[in-house]
Amino acid sequence: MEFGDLVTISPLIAAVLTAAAVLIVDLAWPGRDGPAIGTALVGLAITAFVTIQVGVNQTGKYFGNTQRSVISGTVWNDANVNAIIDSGEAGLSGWRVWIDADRDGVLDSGEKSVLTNSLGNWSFSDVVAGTYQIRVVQQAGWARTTPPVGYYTVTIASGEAATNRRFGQRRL
Ligand SMILES: [Ca+2]
Ligand SMILES: [Ca+2]
Repeated sequence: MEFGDLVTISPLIAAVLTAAAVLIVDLAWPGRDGPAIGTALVGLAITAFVTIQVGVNQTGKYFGNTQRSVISGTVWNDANVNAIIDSGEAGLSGWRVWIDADRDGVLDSGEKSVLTNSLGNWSFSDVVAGTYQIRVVQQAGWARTTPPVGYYTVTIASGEAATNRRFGQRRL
């Protein structure tokens, strides 16, 4: 299998899930209450036929009664370039923030993304416990002021909220 391949697997070959894989289509999960599409499958006991996409993130392991977690933050105009949200510095709407599942710095097909709202706020409200790399799509005419490395690495437990991940931008 190669990156991006869609593959239907059965319990008989569940060992394949030691490789990175993410659920794309829930074909026959018992009771249809299996993990959500997009769930990383590594560590999951497979009990039915499912379709997976190969090569997508190994984090965010799913377990039966896992509660969803929240990761949120802001993209804002850091006008004075000090990496702090100061009085009078406004949020930036319409910026795309994404979970870089394969950590390659590229927004790939199948990676979850959201747009900031009118206040510059963004939120992923349906993630499972795991470690995630959060990035923002850089727009023309702007440069990042924070975070210094360009992304946040967030490790989150079941049902937790990781907030205030702030992406600072300045006009060029
Ligand atoms: Ca500032
Ligand atoms: Ca990526």
